[in-house]
Amino acid sequence: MPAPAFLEPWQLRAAFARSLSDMYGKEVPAYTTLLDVSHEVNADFVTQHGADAERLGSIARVTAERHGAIRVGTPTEMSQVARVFGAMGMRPVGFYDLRDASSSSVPVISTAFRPIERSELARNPFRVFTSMLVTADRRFFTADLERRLENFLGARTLFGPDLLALADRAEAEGGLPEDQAAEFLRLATAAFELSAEPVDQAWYRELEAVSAVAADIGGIASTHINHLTPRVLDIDDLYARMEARGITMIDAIQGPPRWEGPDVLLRQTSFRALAEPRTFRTADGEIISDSLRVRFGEVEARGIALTRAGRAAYDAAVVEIDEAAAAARADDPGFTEAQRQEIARAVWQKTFPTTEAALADQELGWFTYEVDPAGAGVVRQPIVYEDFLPRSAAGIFQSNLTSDGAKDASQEGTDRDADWMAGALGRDLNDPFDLYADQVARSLATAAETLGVDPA
Ligand code: OOG
Ligand code: NI
Repeated sequence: MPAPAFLEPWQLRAAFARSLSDMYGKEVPAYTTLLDVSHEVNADFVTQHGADAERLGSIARVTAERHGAIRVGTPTEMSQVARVFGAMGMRPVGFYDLRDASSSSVPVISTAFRPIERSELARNPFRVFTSMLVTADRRFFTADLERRLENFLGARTLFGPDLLALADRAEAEGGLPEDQAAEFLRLATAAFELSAEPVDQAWYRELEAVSAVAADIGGIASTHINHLTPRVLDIDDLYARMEARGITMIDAIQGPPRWEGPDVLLRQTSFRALAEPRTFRTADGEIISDSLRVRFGEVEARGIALTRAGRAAYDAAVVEIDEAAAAARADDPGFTEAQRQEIARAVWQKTFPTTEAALADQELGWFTYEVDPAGAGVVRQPIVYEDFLPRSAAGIFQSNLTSDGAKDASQEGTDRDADWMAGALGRDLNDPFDLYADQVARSLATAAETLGVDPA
């Protein structure tokens, strides 16, 4: 009898990404349209650009590539999510505080679970932006509301014992036999399905008045995938094609502008998903049907990862664009998004060089170096950005909310940082810059070894 097949973490990750995508396509039909259009855009881009189209990832990787977003309520839930993703070889990377990322602030802190090894990213780069409610933040929640939220969150179970036991086994043993893998994938997918359980109307509305994100996280007894994002090779083309199909996108592409130089970091855009039917339990115990609009569609294009210096230049450019746009808007109430893009492009032209070689020479972007087997010396390859941007993330959250909520600016926020997040996770939190630097160092060491020279 043949030995039963065994699924390694990357195979669990790839299968989970597919299973979640199938589930989400049934729940949110506009997502399927987005996938169709993304495939068209990518196929056309490859036809037009040939081998160059694959400099930042093979077309096989990009076609399967997704990121998801989920939101949980407590450190316990966060540590459980870490176990489920740990089974799939996804590690927590980066700390994002979205409570004061510009004017659009939401009461959450976040990390991203993703593979960290180059070979693992190439096999399947599935990543999940994972946010956690900060109930202790007095700018959003009074002490009384915090206590009731904590009671509500403490009484629910998002991830059952069977799922967690399988996750722990997969992590300890480096995978699962086929039958257990199937069960793990079924339970993990179900944990992120939209629940049909009636929502307590008074509780949901009370939280919504403070923050729509707080209601989405703490107003219901389950969690759900909030969005699933495909990657495209030309996001401007995708934006135009979606609008042509009658799907209204948010008015801007977040992140760097379109310009003539190399694409860096991440550009993202989104559209509001349709209202989804949900049942509510009213204060008199009556069950009524209504709808909620909390989920949406998002798409992204990924560019070259920036070094700390490159990132500082990016952050300064974002501030400069904001200030210039605010001044222009004050002079002209008819100021448009197209005009803002013009300003952004001008700032970009004086901030970043227009060639990859200069980006590498000025140490603004990350690149690996490999010895060319044909003997033509050392070849430089850009490293793709695998992470997120706090400013864009807050913008994506905010642009899809029904209301701004009410924030008490007279109160102090609660300190949360990367160490706090690591404690909540019960795991090391990886620094994205360290991961990119490590990748470069390893490529240099290998190249030096091949050439028989001292890497220094
Ligand atoms: C997460 C928003 C952030 C991104 O791509 O920056 C995000 C959320 O809405 O839960 O997904
Ligand atoms: Ni997203």
